[in-house]
Amino acid sequence: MSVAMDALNKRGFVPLYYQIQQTLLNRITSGELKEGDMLESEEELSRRYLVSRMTARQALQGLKAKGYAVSERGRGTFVMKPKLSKSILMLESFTEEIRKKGITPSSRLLQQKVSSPDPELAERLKLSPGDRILYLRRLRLANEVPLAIEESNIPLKRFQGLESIDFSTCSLYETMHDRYGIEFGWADETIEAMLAAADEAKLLTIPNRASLLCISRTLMASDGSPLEFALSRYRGDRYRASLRVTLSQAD
Ligand code: 16G
Repeated sequence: MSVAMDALNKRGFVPLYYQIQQTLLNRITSGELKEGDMLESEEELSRRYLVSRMTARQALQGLKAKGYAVSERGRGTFVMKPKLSKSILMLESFTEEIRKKGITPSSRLLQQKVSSPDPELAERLKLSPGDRILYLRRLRLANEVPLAIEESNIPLKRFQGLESIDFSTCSLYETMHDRYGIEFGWADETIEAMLAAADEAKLLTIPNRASLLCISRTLMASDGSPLEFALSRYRGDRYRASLRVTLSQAD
């Protein structure tokens, strides 16, 4: 790296720690530093920029506070991308949601099979005895990084032939809408925290028992009939839920 790029303006009003922080941030957002890359230590930064260790520490702390870095004890400080905000009041598909953020979504199909629902699922999806469902389990990725594991249960009586579609490449909601002419209505959801089981942790490339943000969704068509019961388990280190809360209308 050139000396000029590393030089700080020591006479101006912008604090030195902030200048270092912004330099590092630019290197992260430009892609020069990638997620998982090790950042220079306090000591290295203080030598490079000729500042105190305290100033270097403040710069690293600023990056951590913004969600762009994480320290691992005994190993160092690493680049991290800030969590993706999931707007939980929007009824949208994983594909749409990720594309809107300018990222490329993809899926790895873990399981796709036709089966009989258990009584609880049959009730949720308002199924009659003998009705079958399509069970889909997919690893959902954004720019090739695993983000979530999603299990969907879809009534086949409403979607004949759905089982022969390749959901490693197709969007479920796009298929429902474009191919089956479904108009979406609303979804009932619950959100809860969970710990990743060993197989989930492996798929999501996170430590065992790391935290997950879990959303269960019952999706309804505009005529009120159930279309899907799904469980989405998002990586807690990459996802946060966001919503706008308004005052209740007093009548
Ligand atoms: C969203 C839905 C999930 C649905 C998926 C379809 C939530 C909590 N869940 O992730 O239920 O199966 O989208 O995505 O939003 P696709 O159309 O990209 O296959």
